[in-house]
Amino acid sequence: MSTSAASGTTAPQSVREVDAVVVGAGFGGLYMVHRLQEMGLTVQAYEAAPDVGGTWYWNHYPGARTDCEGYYYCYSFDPQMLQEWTWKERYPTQPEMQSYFGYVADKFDLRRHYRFATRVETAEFDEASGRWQVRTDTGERTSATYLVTAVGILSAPNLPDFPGIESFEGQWLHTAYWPAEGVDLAGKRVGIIGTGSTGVQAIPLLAEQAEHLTVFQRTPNYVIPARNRAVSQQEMDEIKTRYDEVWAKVRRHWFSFPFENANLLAGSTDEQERTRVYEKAWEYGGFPFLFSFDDLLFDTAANDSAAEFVRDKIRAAVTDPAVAEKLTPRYPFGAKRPPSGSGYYETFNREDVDLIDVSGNAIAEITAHGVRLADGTEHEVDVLVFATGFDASTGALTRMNIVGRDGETLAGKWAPGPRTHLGIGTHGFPNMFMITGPQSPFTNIPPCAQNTADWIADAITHINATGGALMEATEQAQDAWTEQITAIAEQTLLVAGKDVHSWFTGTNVEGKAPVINVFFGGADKYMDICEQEAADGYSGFEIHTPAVATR
Ligand code: NA7
Repeated sequence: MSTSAASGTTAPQSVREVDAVVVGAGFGGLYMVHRLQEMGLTVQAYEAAPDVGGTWYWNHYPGARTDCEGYYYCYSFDPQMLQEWTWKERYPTQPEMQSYFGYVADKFDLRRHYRFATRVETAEFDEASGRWQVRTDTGERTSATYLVTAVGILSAPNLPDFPGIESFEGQWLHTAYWPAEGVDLAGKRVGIIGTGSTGVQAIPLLAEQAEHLTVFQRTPNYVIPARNRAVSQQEMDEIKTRYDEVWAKVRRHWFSFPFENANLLAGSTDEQERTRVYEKAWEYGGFPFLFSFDDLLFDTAANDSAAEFVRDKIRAAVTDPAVAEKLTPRYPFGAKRPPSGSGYYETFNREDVDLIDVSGNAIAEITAHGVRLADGTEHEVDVLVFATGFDASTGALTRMNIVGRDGETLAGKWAPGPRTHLGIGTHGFPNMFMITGPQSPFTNIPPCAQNTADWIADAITHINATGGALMEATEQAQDAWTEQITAIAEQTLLVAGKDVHSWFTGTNVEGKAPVINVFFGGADKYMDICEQEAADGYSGFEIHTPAVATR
């Protein structure tokens, strides 16, 4: 079906008319394209990378792998696919993720809808035709009824504006743009700025590869051991027998993991039993530690007990007490997304690794030969790695020039912080739908992205069925959602301590509005709300008829 004919637009020859433009070839984009093609719509999809994979295409840095286990960090929509695909490691590496995306794209013949190595430069809503006019950096122009962005939460790299970077005579790289062929670090003095999830994965491997590693840390993290290992065929066969149960649990979980609630509060558990529970989760590794008790993210005393347990582990792992002290976080556990690591703390026992605390002695400039701190000390390096994270949630959207009704830019509208309804639509931008948009939950991403793409597919079907043309979040709905997500977040410890730089609140990027960017009410509740919204006839959206649409 092509709605372009219905709109009666006559476009210049060079403009391709389609039903939908989809931006991105990660989890959200690929599945959206699959759904739209199944619905018989014409789709033009764009991806800045040369191939599918989204964030997993770009992140080639040493140690890049998921923090979620493979068997639930994947699509669930196709039972055959679940039986065919076998995960090799508990936490798949970047190459394993890349192969998975290639397998999915081949299986559903999705690449034919994409232009790769093509970046959307402008997407402008044309009020006269009620269509999105999209232009790419290759000069391609497409006109579409629907614009679906699936550009990722953590995809727009953040490179702090350190003075002097242009004078650096060595090689510098951001982890998100690590060359696929790797970087030869043998015999090199390497510096790394950043100890978030990326730094935590990269640091042990950089230490092994380089002659010397200097780690510049501003805020320490609570690093949980990942306990990565190979997945045996027997284990995978067993998982394949219970995928229905896995996805049912995922649907009920706050962060879309196939875990049950602990049904236990740290606050009402004695210390001995609490320690036993923490030890067990610590030995198991990964995210379950975060869910050892149901009150860790809500109750300060409960949170303190988990935080103190991890602090003890840091002191036990790091031989030099002064170094251990620098590595020990003081803010609430979870207020920054806790990374999973492999040998992270032990790396700081190496003779060839230095930890430089830049919290009270900031990086003042990059010099020709290294990094100079505010107190004038200089650390010489041959290679400088920026593991400085992302302009998360909004960055990939606001860096694209998206222009809605009345010439309003998305970047301008969201300068004081994003306002959306459900993280899917925003007022003034009709027929633009976002997958993993700002103000949606941050969870185990694939199930949530898949769920939102399904919701969007249903909404498009609804628009067509009602004879409408344009669907647009109402101002009231987006204001109410913004108020709601802020109120919910403030009931948790996830945003505790506003001085903690965190991409949850935009405070990791200098100059960015400090607002809540994430729905922390639980992915399960979020999906309920989205389902209810659809059942209520999309009450937070206005559906314009074609006459109004072309006013
Ligand atoms: P993060 O978690 O945002 O970490 C970025 C790191 O870079 C963090 O340690 C920052 O310190 C540090 N940083 C940023 N700017 C500076 C400056 N100006 N000076 C010193 N240090 C700085 O990004 P990641 O890539 O590690 O992980 C992002 C997500 O990807 C993660 O949440 C997972 O979901 C996967 P700070 O803590 O701000 O003091």
